[in-house]
Amino acid sequence: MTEDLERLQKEAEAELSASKTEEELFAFRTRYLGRKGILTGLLRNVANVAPEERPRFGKRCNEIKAALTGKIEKALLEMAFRKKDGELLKEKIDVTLPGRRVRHGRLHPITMVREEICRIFAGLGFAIVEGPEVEKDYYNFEALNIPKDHPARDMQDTFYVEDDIVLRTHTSPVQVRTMEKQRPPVRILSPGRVYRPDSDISHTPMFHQIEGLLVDRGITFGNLKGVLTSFLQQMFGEETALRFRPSFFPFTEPSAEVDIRCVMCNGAGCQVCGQSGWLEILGAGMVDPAVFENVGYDSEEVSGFAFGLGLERIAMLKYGISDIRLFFENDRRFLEQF
Ligand code: 2NM
Repeated sequence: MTEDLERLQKEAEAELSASKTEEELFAFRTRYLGRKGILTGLLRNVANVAPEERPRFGKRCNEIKAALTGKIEKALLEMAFRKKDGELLKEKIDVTLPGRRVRHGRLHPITMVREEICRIFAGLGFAIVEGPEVEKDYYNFEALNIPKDHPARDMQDTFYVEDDIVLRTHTSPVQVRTMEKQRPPVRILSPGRVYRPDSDISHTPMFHQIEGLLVDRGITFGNLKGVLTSFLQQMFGEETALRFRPSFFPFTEPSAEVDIRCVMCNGAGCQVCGQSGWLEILGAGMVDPAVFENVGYDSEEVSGFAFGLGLERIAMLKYGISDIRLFFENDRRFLEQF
């Protein structure tokens, strides 16, 4: 009987060492130690053993049971460790690798130019005012002394939404709306998107404009020159030379175009300034009395000046950009340069 037990233990241990998976170990445990297992059966049938051998038989059975249980536990534990080791090995990272580059967003060049211009005019006491991009014909044209038969009213030059509704072609309607609501003195700057049906190397159907307006008693063309000179010299450098040329706008009289000395060649003549040595930067003038009458101002009592400039043109000069369309393609290779 005892010899049988010794053989059983040897066989069981050989089988145990041959078990390579958790499933095999569980099956092994069931087969020897389970409710209907071999050892359990032997213990249950202790009655078949000769009475004088029973204590020794029972003791051996329990020893074998304990030994097998311990070995199973140990094997399961080792398997679990080996599995975890394998996983960790697969997951290993090289902490000496350089980190991924953090890509920074940045401001669009048009935004930077707009913010700089707004900052300069804020320093001169101008308030920033915005208004609708879809505008009544009245505010975009009529109130600004642009009669129905003016060339700027042609379908060619304006996006019509409805008969009397347009996409604003300039930001002047914001200033008309402000004057309707507010008595002089008025000192405002209106940045915003404007729309005209043009598209080529220097025109896009949407572009950005800033217009300024100053109205008070006794405002003269000298005040216009002073404010615009201060602005342009802060923007392009203290030494920047300016030139005021006579021009025409329906909403100002007199009107002027303002040029600066070419920032590329300093007046020598180059491709950027078309050999003239000058760059056209903005349009300006003394607000026409007809515009004041339209908003209910007494043109005998107050006077004022206004001006307008395109942001794309300024940004192109400032950053040496040759094609206006680059601003609107959102190509990161372009945008990341600023
Ligand atoms: C320009 C040039 C000259 C202008 C006029 C007005 C208003 F509303 F006061 F009449 N706002 N902006 C103006 C004058 C705009 O842009 C080239």
